[in-house]
Amino acid sequence: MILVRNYVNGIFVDSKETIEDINPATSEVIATIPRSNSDDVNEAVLAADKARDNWSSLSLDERRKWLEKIANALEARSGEIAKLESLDTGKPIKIARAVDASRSVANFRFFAEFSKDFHEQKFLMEDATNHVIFKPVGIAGLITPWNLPLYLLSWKIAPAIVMGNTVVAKPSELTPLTANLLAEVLDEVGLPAGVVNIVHGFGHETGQAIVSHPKVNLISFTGGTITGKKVAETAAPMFKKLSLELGGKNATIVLDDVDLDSAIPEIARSGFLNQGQVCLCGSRILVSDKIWNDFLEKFIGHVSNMKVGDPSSDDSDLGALVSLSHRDKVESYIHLAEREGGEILCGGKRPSLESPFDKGSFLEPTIVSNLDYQSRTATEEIFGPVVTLHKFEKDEDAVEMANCTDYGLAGSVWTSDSARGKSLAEKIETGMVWINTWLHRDLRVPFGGVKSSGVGTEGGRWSLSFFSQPVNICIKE
Ligand code: TXE
Repeated sequence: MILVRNYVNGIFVDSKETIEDINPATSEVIATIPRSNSDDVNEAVLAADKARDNWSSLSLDERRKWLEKIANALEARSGEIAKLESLDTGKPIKIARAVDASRSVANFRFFAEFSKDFHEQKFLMEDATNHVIFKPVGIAGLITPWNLPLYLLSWKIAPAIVMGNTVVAKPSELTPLTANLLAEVLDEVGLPAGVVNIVHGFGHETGQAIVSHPKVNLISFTGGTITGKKVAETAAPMFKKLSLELGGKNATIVLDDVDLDSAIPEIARSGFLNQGQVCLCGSRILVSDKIWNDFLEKFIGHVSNMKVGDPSSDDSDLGALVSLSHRDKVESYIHLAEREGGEILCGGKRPSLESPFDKGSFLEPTIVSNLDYQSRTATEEIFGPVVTLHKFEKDEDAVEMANCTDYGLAGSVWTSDSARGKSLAEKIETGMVWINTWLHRDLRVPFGGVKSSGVGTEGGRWSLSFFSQPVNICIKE
């Protein structure tokens, strides 16, 4: 049993009340975490406030060195990160290793290196020079979800602190373990007290207390669209700097000239990675009518061979969903799909697993066909191992179908003609589109959605800009 505590002002502190943390693969309690209230959040904000002046007066180079130290210390614990992440989220250990552990280290290393070139800009006039300098914004409130816990937390903490801000972070109450490991790492490397404070607890209590705290100047939130709206309702009237990375219902467009044998494993990966619990997952697969039958046969063949089971086994392709209640939500969409006339081509059921996994929140990878592309199942975010298949005739039809949801995060196009793919990609209303690949990330490029998928852009210089305040100083010669 792990005892998670808050990390405030460089000290691990207990809270009056606690919340149980559950292993979703077995339903066993694995840890207790603080149920932080507004007083606990206030302590964290005071610590961040006290640390601000010293931290922001360090040079960028000095702060970059801290990021490198954190990256090295995290890397030394990569194996442990993967194990904890798999235990806490239910995801397969091989995904936790390849995606979560490695990217969390990479985030610190990337921003340490990339921020080197983010310095003052000069704009000359005939009789004056403008100096644009980048100041820290102040105290950053960072709120993160359960699907990629340390991956997303480090994606926010690294640019926030390198730009001179101090942080109050709240990880998801469902997956607190790697945030706790990060706190241990920050303590071990001796990051100055108060620069990063981590408080655990429920969203409507701890999260809300961070968002509404008058001393928190900036909010970066990743989570569901409904929660994002609540965060915006509180933060916007207080004129806080705000970034919201929200949900998605991303289209995977398969054109008639695709090389199916190489595309199918990647299309399946995009539908089912992390049990479909990635905001970028391609959960609506739009397939040209010319290759429909061939696609169906090969895709169903591939997906029905995916192995669901013990997350700690290297053989498992899918583990457990994050919680029993989340599985209920996903299953309710499978029932909805049936009511909407959908045909379940594969999956749709709980797998029969031996003890202790018979108590876990597992679900088979599920393919649904025959649904109207505008149906609820095909347009609402399910966030689980469920994809819907839709047939289209012309490329323009695929674009119309891709754009018919409220979301606008990502998409992918599969074709042997990349020029045709690019011209189609330009018409898709999302923040990013991959062609013949998926989740192929270069950390320098913009990351963010349009429509209900969010406000603001992260990644590379967009993250550094968000976590800083540009100030122009105009000097007349
Ligand atoms: O996430 P929440 P939930 C989607 C997915 C999922 C749905 C709901 O469709 O089914 O969202 O998931 C904190 N003020 N995504 O309810 O509530 C919360 O404690 C401040 C997509 O589990 O959005 C957690 O730390 N904070 C997504 C974080 O917000 C609040 C990833 C996210 O939780 C709060 C996860 C409040 N009032 C779910 N209420 C993605 N874009 O990747 C909650 N929180």
